[in-house]
Amino acid sequence: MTTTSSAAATPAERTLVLVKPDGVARGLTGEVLRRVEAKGYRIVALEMRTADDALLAEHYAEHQGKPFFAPLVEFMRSGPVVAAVVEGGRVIEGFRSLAGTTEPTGAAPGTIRGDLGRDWGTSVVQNLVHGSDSPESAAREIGLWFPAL
Ligand code: IDP
Repeated sequence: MTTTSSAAATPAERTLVLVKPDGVARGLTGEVLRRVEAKGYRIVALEMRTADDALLAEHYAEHQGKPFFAPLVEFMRSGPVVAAVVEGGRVIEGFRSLAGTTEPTGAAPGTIRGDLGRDWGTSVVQNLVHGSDSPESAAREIGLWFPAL
C-alpha cells in the first residue's frame, strides 16, 4: 500500500471534544489534549468556558426527557469545560476509541475513561470527556460551540 498518493488519503473530518468539568477540575486537560495530539490529530480550535443551560440543552437535545438529563446539565455547568475542534482522518470514530466506553468502570485500560475515570457514585456518569458520535452530530455540535468556524 502506498502512502504517498494524496488522492488515496482519507479525507480529514472534524469532531467536537469536550474536557468535562470533572476532567478540568482534576487537572486532566493537558493529558487529554496530549493523547489527542499524540494520536496525530490536529487541534484547530480551543476554548475554556462555562456552559449555560441553553447551550447544554441544545448540545444534549437527544437526552431530553431521560432521567439523567437534569443532573447531566447541572454537572456540565458546574465548572469550566475545555472545548476543542479536532481534525483528522476518521477522527470521530478515533476519538471515541481514545475516550473509551461511557461507563469508566468498564472502559478498556489504555483509554482516557479506562485509565483515568472511575465511578464516583453520582447520579450522572462523570466520565471526563465528550466526543461527537457521528458526522451529523459533529457538524451540529461544532456549530453550537464554535459558531464562528
Ligand atoms: P457518550 O458520552 O459516551 O457518547 P451518551 O450516551 O451520549 O454517552 O451520554 C451522554 C452523557 O450522559 C454521558 O457521557 C454521561 O456523562 C451521561 N450519561 C449517559 N447515560 C447515563 C446514565 O444512564 N446515567 C447517568 N448519566 C448518563
